Amino acid sequence: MDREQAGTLFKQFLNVLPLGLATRMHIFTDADADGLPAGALLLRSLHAAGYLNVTVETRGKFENAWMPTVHERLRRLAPEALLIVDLGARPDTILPGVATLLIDHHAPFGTPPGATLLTSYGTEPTATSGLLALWCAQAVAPAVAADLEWMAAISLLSDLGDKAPFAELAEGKKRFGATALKDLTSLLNAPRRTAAGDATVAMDLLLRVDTPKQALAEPSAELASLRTAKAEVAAALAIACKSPPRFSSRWREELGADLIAVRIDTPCQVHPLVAQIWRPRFPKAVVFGVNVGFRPGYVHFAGRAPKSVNLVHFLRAHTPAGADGTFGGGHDQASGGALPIALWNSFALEMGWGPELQVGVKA
Ligand SMILES: [Mn+2]
Repeated sequence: MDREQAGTLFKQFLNVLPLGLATRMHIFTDADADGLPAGALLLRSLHAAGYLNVTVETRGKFENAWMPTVHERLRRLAPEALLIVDLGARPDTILPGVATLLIDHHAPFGTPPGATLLTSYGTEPTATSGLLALWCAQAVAPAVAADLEWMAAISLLSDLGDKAPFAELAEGKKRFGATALKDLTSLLNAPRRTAAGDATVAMDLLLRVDTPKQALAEPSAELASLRTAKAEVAAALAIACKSPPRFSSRWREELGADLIAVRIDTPCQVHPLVAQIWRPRFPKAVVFGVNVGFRPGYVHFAGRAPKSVNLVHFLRAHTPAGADGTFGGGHDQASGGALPIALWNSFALEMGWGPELQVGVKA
């Protein structure tokens, strides 16, 4: 998937919408600093291209695009077209009869019947959703896309880091300043990690401003709220980082790596950060942040693996019966899942972790 293919696929999707520019279109996107700029780029370029009935929303805490509660909410908006962005790809229908385009870069489970999947998965280097959205924007509103190219740079910084091998990142840093882009990325990523997990304010900011400098300019209600969110997450992470790592060598032969779990207990989504923080200490092992306090009744975990390990394959091969469709999603070296407590406990035993990873049911 390259720029040209993405643009062509996007235009094809738009061109067959029966109501054309009048189509009521809704964008449902991930709440991180990849999904946010992707959603903002799509909305702003579609508006510029004359599609005036376009709305955008970020997913809430625990939400994905395949939950009945989410479908109900989306249905009330009565969209005639849906863009599902940075939220993975699964074979199940989202809204029956509604033209659907998925824009994504995660390892797909399948494509909903009748939907179009625009994915960079399988292409190296793998473009982020924000970069795919920029390529789509360039195809329908090149002037707006040129002005907002920095949003794709933010998505690259957020998902792939400072060394992401895409010209759009180098270009973005040159035009808009590496520090401003980094600061903004970190602020945009904060709200979805808080206990409330609502990133609406981050999207509002991206819909309002035209440059990173403007986004960081005071006074700003959105910015104040992002700063508060960042402080909440930092405090939760500081506590989580005190938890010790627990080891299992049970799958060493199959995986070529040991499994390390760090158990934490916080309503904040810091388990992926905990895994990332411990990774350099154990570069040859798979490290999981295991959060028993994120969602009542559930254990959420996020793993980071060395290049030699395909964590998606491993987790999909060991998916417990009864797990939901998110288990083993993500990327080959960054995957995880969520399990009800009883299922987690048997999964943790199978992984070879000891009693420290067994979770009691809270009364
Ligand atoms: Mn992403």
